[in-house]
Amino acid sequence: MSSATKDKKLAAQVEKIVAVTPIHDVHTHLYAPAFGELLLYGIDELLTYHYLIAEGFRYFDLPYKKFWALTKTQQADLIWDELFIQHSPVSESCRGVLTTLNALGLDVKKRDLKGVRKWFATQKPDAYTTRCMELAGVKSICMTNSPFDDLERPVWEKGFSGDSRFVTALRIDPLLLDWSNTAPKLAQWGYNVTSEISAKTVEEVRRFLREWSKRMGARYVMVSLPPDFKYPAQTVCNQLIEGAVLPHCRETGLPFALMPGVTRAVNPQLKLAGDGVGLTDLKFLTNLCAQYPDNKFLVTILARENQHELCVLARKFRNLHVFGCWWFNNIPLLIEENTRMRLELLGLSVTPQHSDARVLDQLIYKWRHSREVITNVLVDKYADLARTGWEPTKVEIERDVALLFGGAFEKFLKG
Ligand code: HDL
Ligand code: ZN
Repeated sequence: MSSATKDKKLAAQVEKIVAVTPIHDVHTHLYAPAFGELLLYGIDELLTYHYLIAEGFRYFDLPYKKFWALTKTQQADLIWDELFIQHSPVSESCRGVLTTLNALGLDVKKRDLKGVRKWFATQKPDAYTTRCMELAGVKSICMTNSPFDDLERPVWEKGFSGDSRFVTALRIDPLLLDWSNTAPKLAQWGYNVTSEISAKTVEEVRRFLREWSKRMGARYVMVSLPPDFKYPAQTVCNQLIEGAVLPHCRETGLPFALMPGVTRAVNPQLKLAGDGVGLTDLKFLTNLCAQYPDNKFLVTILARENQHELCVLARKFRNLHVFGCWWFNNIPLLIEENTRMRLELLGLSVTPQHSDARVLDQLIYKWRHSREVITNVLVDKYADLARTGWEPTKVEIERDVALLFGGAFEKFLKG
């Protein structure tokens, strides 16, 4: 058989395996149907995803306030007209909406938003959740769960019948990044804390972390960090990390997930769409990984320019696991660049992608688009191996892809 034919056969095999290997989506903003209105889905949610709002405002000349005063349907109409009808929907977020509609069997050629809306009105949350997960090839969804979310907290306090497809992560940004406003809330919830970080306060923050990790069954503890985050440094954030979060994670075996590089509200008038990106000095991560070898750190980073150094750090510290092409990295160009770099520097000890989906139906496009890119990279990597005479077997490729699609992450959680 010629090498060209062999390559074609191998490529087809890799493509098939990637297509059918189910995915653990390790970071999303989705909710199980039991969370009611917190679970977002349907065309108006897809069109008013904050990525599209940011892109829409590049054309809108209406004042921000006027846009926010519109109903969600009116906002969606505006975005549809501007980003799909007046301009071809070539951006990743626009194309994603069409990928999803097409996968659901809707004919986007008609450009019939009214008809699409009518179809979505017939979808029921539970059955539709199953349908979206099947079309996306996703077998489990990790939520972002926050005791500080006034809509979410009551659901946990009341209790609900769990859905094994949805797992949890304890998100603690307000605790670490906004202590002055968070301390009074903890006190109100019965934690004996004060604004100054005394030994008692640290002990009570640990109790808060312990109780909420247990209540939620959290698989990791997560925080996003500004680009100028430093460790060590004499800050409240670092006192809470050192005194409460890291000991809690060691005691429970939970990884601490860090997402550095986000500058919140660079344009506050865009609300959720107003956050930006900044270059992070990763010295902090070297210090944390070196100083706390018994803690596990999950990291995804926002600046493209930080990605290579993060990979090199992961080569130095086995308690560091790199995951995802986060937010502004979640475009084919950077998914390809990141995945190639990671496989070439870290082999299979990495989790190339998470969806970060906020709207259930996004799972379909986020994973179809990512699978396409990851397939292309893997085809190249296995072809490189084949050229050395090392012919990867079907079982080996299936094992490898399962690792990349959540298996390595699971091993890291249990490690
Ligand atoms: O902080 C985060 O988890 C980010 O993912 C933000 O939620 C951001 O708004 C987002 O959705 N990015 O994809
Ligand atoms: Zn996120």
